[in-house]
Amino acid sequence: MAKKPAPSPATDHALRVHQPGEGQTAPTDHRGNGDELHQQVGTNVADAAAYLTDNFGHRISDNQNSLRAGERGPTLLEDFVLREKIFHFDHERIPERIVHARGSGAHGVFECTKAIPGLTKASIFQKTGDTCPVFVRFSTVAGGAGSVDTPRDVRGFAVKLYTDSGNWDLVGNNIPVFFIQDAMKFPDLVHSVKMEADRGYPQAASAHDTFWDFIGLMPEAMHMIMWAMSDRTIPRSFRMIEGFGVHTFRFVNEKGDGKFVKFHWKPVLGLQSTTWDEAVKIAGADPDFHRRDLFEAIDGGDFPAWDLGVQVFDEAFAAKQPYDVLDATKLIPEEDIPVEIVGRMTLNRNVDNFFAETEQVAFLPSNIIPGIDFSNDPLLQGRLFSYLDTQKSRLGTTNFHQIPINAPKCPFHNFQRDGMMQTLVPTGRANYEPNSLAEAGENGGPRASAETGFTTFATNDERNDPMQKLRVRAELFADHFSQARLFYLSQTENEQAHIASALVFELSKVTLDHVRSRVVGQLRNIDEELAKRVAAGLAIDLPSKEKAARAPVDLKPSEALSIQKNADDTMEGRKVAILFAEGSDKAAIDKLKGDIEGAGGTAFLVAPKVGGIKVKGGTLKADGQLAGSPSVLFDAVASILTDEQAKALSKQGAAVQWFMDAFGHCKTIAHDPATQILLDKAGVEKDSGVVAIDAFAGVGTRRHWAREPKVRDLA
Ligand code: HDE
Repeated sequence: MAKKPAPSPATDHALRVHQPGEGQTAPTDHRGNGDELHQQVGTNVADAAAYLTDNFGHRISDNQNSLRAGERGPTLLEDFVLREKIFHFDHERIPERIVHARGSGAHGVFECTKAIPGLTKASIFQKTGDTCPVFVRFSTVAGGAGSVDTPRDVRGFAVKLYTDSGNWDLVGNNIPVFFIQDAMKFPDLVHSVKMEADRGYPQAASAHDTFWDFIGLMPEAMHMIMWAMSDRTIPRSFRMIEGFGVHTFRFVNEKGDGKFVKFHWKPVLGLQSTTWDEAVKIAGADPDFHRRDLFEAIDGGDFPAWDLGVQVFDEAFAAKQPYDVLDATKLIPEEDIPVEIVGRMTLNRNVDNFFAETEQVAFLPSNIIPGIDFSNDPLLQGRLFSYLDTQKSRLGTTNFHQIPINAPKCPFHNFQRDGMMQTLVPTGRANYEPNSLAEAGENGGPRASAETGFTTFATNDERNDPMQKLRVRAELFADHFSQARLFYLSQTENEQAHIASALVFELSKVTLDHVRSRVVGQLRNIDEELAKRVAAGLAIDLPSKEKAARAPVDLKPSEALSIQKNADDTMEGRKVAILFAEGSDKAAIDKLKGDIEGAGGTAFLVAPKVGGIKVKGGTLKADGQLAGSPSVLFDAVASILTDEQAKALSKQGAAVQWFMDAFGHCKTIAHDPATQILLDKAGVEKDSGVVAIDAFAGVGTRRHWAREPKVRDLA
């Protein structure tokens, strides 16, 4: 027998640390009431006294040894502690950013130092002294996440301002212009600068063939190249770089007046760069030079700060310049439009967890707030698509906004639901809008606000913008009823009855009275008779007519809109069941089958039993057993029986129901005289669709709608 293994020192240690009663306070038990549980959600922060658990809250007794079959045996599959731990570890990495993969982030605060309500209604610029939290991520562009901090490269300067009117992401660089003018060229630019496709190098360096090949063929890049080859791309510290929004944006004030604006971040410590030789040596001496510099400065209370400046100008100025203000390869000289300082950003807190915050932060140039708007800069317009798209790929879910670093710090409510990694638990039925659930005392959810909601500035370039950006529908879109009426009036009487009955059925399931009435009130705009029929079917008073945005006009009914008027009187593609039983006449069955198949249909033999059944003239196998082949599966039914079998079947529910349903569903029933007893039992009355076997070919599989009022009450 194997000896009981002695605990390893590590196990011993782990046990001792987590054993209450050894001079420690007992850990908080997380399995309290529901409220406590909710508070625990999302907090994987273990204080020293907490028990170690797996991700589902199970306490772990040994975090050092996997579960083995015997002391020296193989590891067991049932070791859920080991499997969860390794499973989670295996998936710790997420795709790195395709550009700007290496970055460093920090928290801070933005303060408005000069209110500019005349220029913008953006909440953060309304009152001097107002503040909001920010998160900034500085980055290099070309290198991978593990590359060095000091290559010659543009630096990303991405700021997320958590304002009280939502997140505003100013995702800029430390250079005021860009390589290309149109988003269409971005993948080419990035491919050319990244490691060459065949050899996988150089890493984090633009000094190679493909980059310069591309640049040589892209004269629009030359301005940026001047900046990129200047000392701007070898900065001394993130704390000593400028930041630029690059694109021209829009300021919009309360009155709706718009001005163009460019954003600048000016470092309080001033600009400083290294020499190239220094940068190269630093890469070897301390690959984390900038990351360390930022972290240590903040850690030591030496908080870096930047002033936010704006260059504001109008169309008249823009029209007079020898360059286009929508062209991201151009800047506006500060001598022409001075930079006015309106705020200060101070970075005062390092991240607690690099992955959770710096790696998972998702910047979106499309995150703007009322008072700020986009321009038609084609580079910016492309970015508005790209960043949202990239986050789905990096963070894996449309719910990336729920990750704490990305979530706004003001409330957010909408009707978006579900999706991978949903962490919110919305309550109630209102997951759509418009709704009138509030009229029934339920929570109807949030509503759009024309006054306070974001509105797009209509014309972003009066010179070249014949199209206004509007959230409107063209006038004729307001006619909601003319074609609904056309459709209804184009149906046969029977089809109209189906529509009325379907509405009665659906609305009878509705428990909210006001919802029912409103729908019937809408029907009055389509056809008064229809509304009356539905109201009568529901036994409610005819409600008042709902207001129509535009009165319907009478259109000429169209035959093409009716199913019944277009039903093809053919057997092709249709399926006919032939019921037979012991003793049935095989010759008659064969003949009928032949007729059906000759006309392009399928004959399906149904009998009480499926194996070989003795019939007159041989043995016959059925394709389906009667109870398992109800008549609803076929377009028409036929039956060839003996008197004796018909009598026996008339006592069987499945057989009676077979005919009852076929009749009720207005199908052709072709039968021999023996079947009459079954038909009588099923309440099948003679009509143009209930015919003798030899008349079947002439009648076929069309439905006999004239029968319908006899079998059910339609609205
Ligand atoms: Fe970016 N850029 N970009 N970019 N960019 C990304 O988004 C893109 C451009 C900038 O710290 C990606 O989340 C396109 C200009 C920064 O997380 C991606 C175009 C400027 C960062 C993307 C541009 C920038 C990014 C990669 C051409 C300066 C890092 C990961 C239309 C104004 C943000 C991600 C951070 C990151 C696309 C051009 C700055 C792929 C398509 C111009 C600072 O979505």
